[in-house]
Amino acid sequence: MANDPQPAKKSYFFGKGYKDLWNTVKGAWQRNTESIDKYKDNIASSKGADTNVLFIFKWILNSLAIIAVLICGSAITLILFAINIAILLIFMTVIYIGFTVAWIIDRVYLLQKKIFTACDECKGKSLIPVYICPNCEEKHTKLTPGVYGILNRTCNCGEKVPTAFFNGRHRLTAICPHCWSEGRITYLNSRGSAPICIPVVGGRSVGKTAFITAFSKDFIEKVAPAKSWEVEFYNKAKSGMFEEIKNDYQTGSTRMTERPQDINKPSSISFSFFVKGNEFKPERLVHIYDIAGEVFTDNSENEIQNQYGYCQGIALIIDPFSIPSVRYKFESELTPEDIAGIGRADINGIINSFLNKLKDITGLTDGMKISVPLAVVISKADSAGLFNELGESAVNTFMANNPGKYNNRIDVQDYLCRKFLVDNGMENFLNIINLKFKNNRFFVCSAIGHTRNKGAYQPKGIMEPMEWLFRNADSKMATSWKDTDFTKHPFALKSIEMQGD
Ligand SMILES: Nc1nc2c(ncn2[C@@H]2O[C@H](COP(=O)(O)OP(=O)(O)O)[C@@H](O)[C@H]2O)c(=O)[nH]1
Ligand SMILES: [Mg+2]
Ligand SMILES: [Zn+2]
Ligand SMILES: [Zn+2]
Repeated sequence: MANDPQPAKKSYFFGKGYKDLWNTVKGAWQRNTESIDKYKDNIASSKGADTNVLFIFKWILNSLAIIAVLICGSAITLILFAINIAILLIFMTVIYIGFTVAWIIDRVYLLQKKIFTACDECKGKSLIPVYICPNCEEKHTKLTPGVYGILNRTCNCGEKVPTAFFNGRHRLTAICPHCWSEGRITYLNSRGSAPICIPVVGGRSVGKTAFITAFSKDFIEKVAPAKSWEVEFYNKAKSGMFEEIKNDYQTGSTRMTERPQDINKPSSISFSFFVKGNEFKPERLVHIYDIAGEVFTDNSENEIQNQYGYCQGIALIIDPFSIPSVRYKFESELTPEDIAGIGRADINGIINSFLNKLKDITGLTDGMKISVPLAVVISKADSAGLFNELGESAVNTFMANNPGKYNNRIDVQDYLCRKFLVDNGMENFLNIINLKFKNNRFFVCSAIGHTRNKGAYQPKGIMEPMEWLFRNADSKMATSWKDTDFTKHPFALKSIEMQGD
């Protein structure tokens, strides 16, 4: 607990108290030696000056006095020392218990409410970021209850700063400790929120940015208002991003996800916003991560993608037309723009490189399953009428032909997607997903709803995977976001037979 030297005044009983104790003891001894010296002087001045009898008398008298000082003085010093140290130890113990209790309450609160900070630059996670003194801007690296104070500490500048969550610490300006240790200042505006982190991953041009664009716009402008949730952007940069998102949504385009050449810039970019509502205490901070596909597949990220270690859900987007047999079957029905936009990266290659990344970051071993929910989303289903095979009408047909087999539409869709992949030679991919991800579900979507640049987005099937991920990520989301009927036992899906229906 708080052992690093901090730019603050230590509690009296842990710092100056001991100096004072030492001074008291030293002072008492000094007085004793002074008295002894005085008696010695008496003897010395008597020698030669007084008669022999008087000298012997004074010698005895002063020697007795010296012995008395040695005995009584030591005793008094010892008693003084004992009382002093007892008082110090009592207060020290009381304060120690005090800050330990406060420290535990603070920690338990943070962990129980799932409060932490996720830096949008370096992707580093921290429970207690570096807090900045509002008066002198000094950086407090371990602002927790401790020897510098239980509920507050006094900064070297004299400013009182809170040391615990329940005392308002989260309202101080905070910076990322990881960035700071590398000499950068990244402000964290998390304000004691509970983050919901969802990376959207996949190869190049599979439709990740389109997916995020459709989700963000519809979530912020449709889903949240319908549920009386208030949305606030994390910072100015993110609110600027939303302007771009709205513009792309309006025109039906997608931005090229920047692949920064500057190695100091992050390779994955989060779109981050708070969700506030009566049920969310503390407020939620949604981070949706977009990454340039080629960086993702080549493992050439500038920063370690630590969010894979603490995220609560992952959306893996796959472009069905990157599967050779699908492309072969449907190419004649695709528009030139759609053909130009096909993601070329091999899906098996992508999942393998993703698993290697997860291994590096989370220390996952070969036999281990990943417990983070994975939504596999087949994108661009508007193209070549893929929705006819996987969309609403296909679900209706399936349910009519197989009464009682599944009791909700989303399970049927999951089944149809898996079957589609197996039928198109992707069994290996499906096996890897089932083997590695304990909780996985398949979805189909079209983010733009049509070929790009042909009018505003008309998203289909975007919200279901995100709703599923959010509900898995957050127990309050699970109870207040209920637009889709998901099966209560997602694990049952693993037993879906792939042959014959
Ligand atoms: N028809 C259709 N094309 C899409 C859709 N989403 C993405 N695309 C196409 O795929 C290309 C790449 O999309 P983008 O979101 O930038 O992919 P990213 O590289 O994964 O971020 C776009 O230029 C579009 O041509 C969709 O929902 N429907
Ligand atoms: Mg992109
Ligand atoms: Zn200060
Ligand atoms: Zn950082």
